[in-house]
Amino acid sequence: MSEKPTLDQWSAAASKEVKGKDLTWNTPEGIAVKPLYTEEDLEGWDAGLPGFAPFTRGVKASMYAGRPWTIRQYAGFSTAEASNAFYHRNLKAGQKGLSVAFDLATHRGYDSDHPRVTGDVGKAGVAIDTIDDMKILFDGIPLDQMSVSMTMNGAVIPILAFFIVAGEEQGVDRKLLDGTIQNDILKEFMVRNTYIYPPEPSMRIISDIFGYTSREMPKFNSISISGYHMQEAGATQVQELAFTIADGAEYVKYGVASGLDIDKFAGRLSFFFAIGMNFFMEVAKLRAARVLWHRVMTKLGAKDERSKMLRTHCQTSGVSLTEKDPYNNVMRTTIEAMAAMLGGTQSLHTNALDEAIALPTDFSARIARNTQLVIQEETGMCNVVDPLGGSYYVESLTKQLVDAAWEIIEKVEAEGGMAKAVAAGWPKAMIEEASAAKAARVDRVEEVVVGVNKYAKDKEDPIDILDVDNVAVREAQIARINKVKAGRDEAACQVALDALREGAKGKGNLLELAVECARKRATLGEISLAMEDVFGRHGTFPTPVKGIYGGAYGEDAKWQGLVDGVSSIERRMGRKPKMLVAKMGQDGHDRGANLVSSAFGDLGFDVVAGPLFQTPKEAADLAIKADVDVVGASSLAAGHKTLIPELIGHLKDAGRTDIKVIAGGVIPAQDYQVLRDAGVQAIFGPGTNLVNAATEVLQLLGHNQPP
Ligand code: 3CP
Repeated sequence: MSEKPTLDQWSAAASKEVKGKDLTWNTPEGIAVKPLYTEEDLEGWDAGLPGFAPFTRGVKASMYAGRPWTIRQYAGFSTAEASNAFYHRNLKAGQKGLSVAFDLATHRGYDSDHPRVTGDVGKAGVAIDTIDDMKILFDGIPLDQMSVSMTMNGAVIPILAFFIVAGEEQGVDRKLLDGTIQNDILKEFMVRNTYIYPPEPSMRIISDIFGYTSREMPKFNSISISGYHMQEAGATQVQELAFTIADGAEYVKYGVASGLDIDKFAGRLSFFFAIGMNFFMEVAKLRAARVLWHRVMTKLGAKDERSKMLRTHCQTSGVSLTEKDPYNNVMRTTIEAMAAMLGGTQSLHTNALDEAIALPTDFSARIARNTQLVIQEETGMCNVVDPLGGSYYVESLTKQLVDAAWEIIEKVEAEGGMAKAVAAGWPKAMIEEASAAKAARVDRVEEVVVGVNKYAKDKEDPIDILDVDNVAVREAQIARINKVKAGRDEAACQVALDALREGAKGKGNLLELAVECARKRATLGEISLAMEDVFGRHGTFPTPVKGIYGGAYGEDAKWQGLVDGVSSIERRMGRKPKMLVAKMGQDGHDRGANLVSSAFGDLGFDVVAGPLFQTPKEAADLAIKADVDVVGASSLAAGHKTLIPELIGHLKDAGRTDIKVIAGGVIPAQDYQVLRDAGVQAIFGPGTNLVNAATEVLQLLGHNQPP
C-alpha cells in the first residue's frame, strides 16, 4: 500500500506546477485564501447540526428538504394599479411572496403633489399617497394568506399604518398579517439615505414599531436589518456582516430600553443580505451571520432560542450587474442565487438582467423568477440540508469571517454601539474607502468584469427596457389625493393628525396614532409632516474619501498624464478647475457621486460635493455661487430626464451657459439623445471607467491633448 501523501508533499508538487508562483488569493476583506483546505483547517471548529444552536448549518432541521425558501421578487412601479396587476401575474407564474418597492417620493415622506418630487413620482417603485393607493395595491390579494414585505424606512409609520388599515378594510384581523417591514434606519444614515428625521427620533420610531407589532401583529417581522445596501455601496463582506449584526444589537438595546422584554420581540427580527459574485465567501457569510447573531443575542440576555436565530432574506447583487453585454447578468444572478441557497437563506430576490439600467420588464422578470424555480424544482439541490457543510474551505471561511467580523463588532461595542459609530461617521468612511478601492481595481482590470473591462463587445446592442411616464403617473396620483381629501371628514382627520403630533412630543405609540390617521384618510405626506413638525428633517453633506482611488494608480502614466492635464488647466485659468457633483431629487444613492468626487479630487480638481436631495434650481444656484466650470449630475434612480434638463434651464436663465453639464449613473442608452438635446455635454453610463471619463471631461475643459 502506498503511503498517504503529506501536506508538504502536496505543497511541493503544486509549487512545481506553477513554478513557485504564490497561489494565495488576498481578498478585499483582507482574508488570505489558500489554494487548498484540509481537515487541519477545521481544528477547534464545530458547525453542529441544522436546526440547533448556533444554527451555523441553518435555522430549520429539515431546511429546504422540508420547505424551500420563499421566492420573493421585489417589485413595484408607477401606480398601485400597475403594480397590483404585476403582482397577480407573478404569483400566477410561481412567485410565493410579495415584496413592495416604493418610489422615492414615498420613501422620503412626500405626497406626489409636493414640489420637491416632480422627477421621482412613480419612478423606481410605486407611488403610495393614501390608504386608497394601498388598498388598490393589494386588491384581490388576501393579506391573511400572503406574506408581504415592504421596503420602507423613512416613511415607515404611515406605510405600516396604511398596510394595517388596508388589512382591516379587507376584513383581516391584524393578528393574522404576515410579512416584513424593512424599518432599518441605521443603514440609511450610513449608506442608503432615505431617512426623514434625525437619528434619535428615528430610533424611537423603531422601538414604537417593535412595541406595537409584538403586541398586535405576532406573525409580522418588525424589521429587516439590512447589510444589502452596504455591499451595494461598496462594503466588503466582512464590513457588511459586522455592521449589520452590530445594527441588530443596537435595535435590540433600544427595544429593551423602551421597556420591552427581549424575548417578546426578538423572535420577529429578520435580516437582509446582498449576495455578490464571491461565491464561497457569500455562502460562508450567511453561515457566519447566524453564528454571530446567536452570540450577540446570548450576550444581550435572550433566553428563547428563537430570539437568537438569524432568519434572512437575500438579494442577488445589483452592482454586480452590468449595462454592457447584459445577458451575462443572467449567469451572474444564477451563481449568486446558488450561493444564497447554499448559505441557507429563508427568502430570495433574484435580479432581472436589465436591473443595471431600469426596472424589469415582464420578459426579464420572468427569467429572474425562473432562475429560482429551476434551482428549486429541477436540480435536486434542495433535498439535502446544508450540502456544503463539512467542506474544509467553506467551514474554514465561515470561521474566519466570524472572527474578522467579531473584531469590528467589538470595536463598535467599545465605542458605545452602532448609533454612536454612525454619528461618528467611521463605518461610512470605511465603506467608502472599500468602494473607491474596488472601483480602482475594476478600472485597472485587477478585478475582471466579463464584457466590461475584459472581453468587451465592439458594439453593444441596446435591449428593450421599461420606461415610466412619470408625468402621467404624477397627474393620476394628484387626482386621487384630491379625491381622498374631498371625501374625508376633515375635522376628524385633523384631530387624528394633532394627536399624532402631540404623541411625537410625548410618549404615545406613533404607529398606533398613525393607524388612526390612516383610518381618517390622512395622506402619507400629512402623517410624515405631523412628525416632522416635532422632529425636524435630517440633512447631511457628503464627505468624499481622499487618496484611495488615486493612490491605487500611483505612478501610472495615464493617471499622471491626467494630473498634468489638470495642472495645465489650472495654470491657464489661474485656479483649479472646479466641479459640482450634484444629486437632485430624492435619490439618495450616493455611491457614484462619492466615487466621482473622490477620483476627480485625487486628480486635482476643486470638487464641490453637493448635498443630497437638491431641486434643480438649488443645484443651479449652488453651481453659480461656487462658480464651477462643470456640473456632474449623478442619477441612480431614474429622475434624469426630468431633473437634468431643468437644471440646464435654470443655468440658462441665469446666463451661465458656460457652465458645462455632464451626467452619470444609471442612464439607459435610450435616453442619451433626450439628454444631449437638452444640452448635456457628456454622459457616463453604468460601469464607466473613471479615468476614461476624466479624459473626456478634461477635453471639455479645453485640454485637447489627451494623455
Ligand atoms: C420554513 N418554515 C418551515 C420550514 N421552513 N416549517 C417547517 N419546515 C421547514 N423546513 C416555516 C417558517 O417557520 C415560517 O413559519 C414559514 O414557514 C415561512 O418561512 P420563513 O422562513 O419565515 O419565510 P418567509 O415568511 O418568507 O420570511 C422570511 C424572512 C422575512 C423571515 C426573511 O423577514 C422576509 O420575507 N423578508 C423579506 C424582506 C424583503 O423582501 N426585503 C426586500 C428588500 P412561522 O412564521 O410560523 O415560523 S428589497 C430591497 C432592494 C434594495 C432597496 O432597498 O432599495
